[in-house]
Amino acid sequence: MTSELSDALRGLEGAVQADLAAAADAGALEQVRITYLGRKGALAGLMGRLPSLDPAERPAFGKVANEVKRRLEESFQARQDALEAAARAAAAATEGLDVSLPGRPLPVGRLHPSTQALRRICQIWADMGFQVYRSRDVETDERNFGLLNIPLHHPARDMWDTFYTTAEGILLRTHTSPGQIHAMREYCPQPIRVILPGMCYRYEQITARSEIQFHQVEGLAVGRNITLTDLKGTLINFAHRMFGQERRVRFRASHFPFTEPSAEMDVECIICEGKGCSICKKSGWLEILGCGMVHPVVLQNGGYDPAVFSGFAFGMGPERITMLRHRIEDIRYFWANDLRFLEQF
Ligand code: 2NL
Repeated sequence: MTSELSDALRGLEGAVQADLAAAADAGALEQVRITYLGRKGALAGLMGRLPSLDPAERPAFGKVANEVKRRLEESFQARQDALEAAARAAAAATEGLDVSLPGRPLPVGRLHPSTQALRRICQIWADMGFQVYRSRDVETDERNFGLLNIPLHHPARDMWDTFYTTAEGILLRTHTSPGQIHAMREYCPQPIRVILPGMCYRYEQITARSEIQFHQVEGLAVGRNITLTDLKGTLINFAHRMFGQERRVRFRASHFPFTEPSAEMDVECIICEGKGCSICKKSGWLEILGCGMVHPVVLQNGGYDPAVFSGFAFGMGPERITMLRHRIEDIRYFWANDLRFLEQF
């Protein structure tokens, strides 16, 4: 083997070892690899001179060159491992895991304000022995109107107030009352106490005050000897649990086709506590629900003999109650799916 080439190999080995020792990071190390060990590096250059040697010298040179190459690659790998270990140690020292740090808060979902109101209302009634009764949204004209003593000429039955389907006599319920017919017919002649939460639909102009869909919670108690006193006592108890034990309550005479007599219940304004404000329109009172003694015709339609049974019923709108409580000025926010609204509750 020529001494010139073997000197070059030895010189190369020395230079690589020195540069490896001096390489302080991954970038410098990569530079060493490219300069000496890469496809166009110094080692490849020396080995490329093999064909120019005397054929007799080639095997010896090839052998030495390969040994040098292997040693250099080992040295390179060792230096790379050492640098990585040092980097890990440095990171562990400076970026150490502090298990006492509070965790990052995860975004937590929440219930829709209407769902919150529905659950609160149903919980109060459940505590008073009322069973939650769920019923269909798609109803018959008969159960939505006819059996509830709503006559054919009643304005609610107009094409422009009710969503009728293309199927004759099938519509989207305009109130949860048809569910009460289902409940009465299912349980008669046993006494019942049921509470019916659910979505209702009305074909109306959408404005800040009226939506085409909204929730209703209706309740019904049917049994022997149920009187107007039971209605008043039970509803006052509900109002106290819902709006506060100290709050005053009043009843005003009203009219519904399915109750007789009928009334509306007001509570002392929950914003100004009766002093008079813009929410209660200076009256000091907020209308919370409608109620009454179940009309004998409706009892009969439910399967109960009105000579033996009596009952009271009521209906309220959770969106309306939520609007009053939180001073929400536009009912359209409820179904607009705007997180800026929803995340406030
Ligand atoms: C309101 C008024 C009310 C009823 C609903 C009812 C149902 C049957 C029989 C008798 Cl099956 N009554 N429901 C009674 C009075 C009032 O709702 O303003 N709701 C938002």
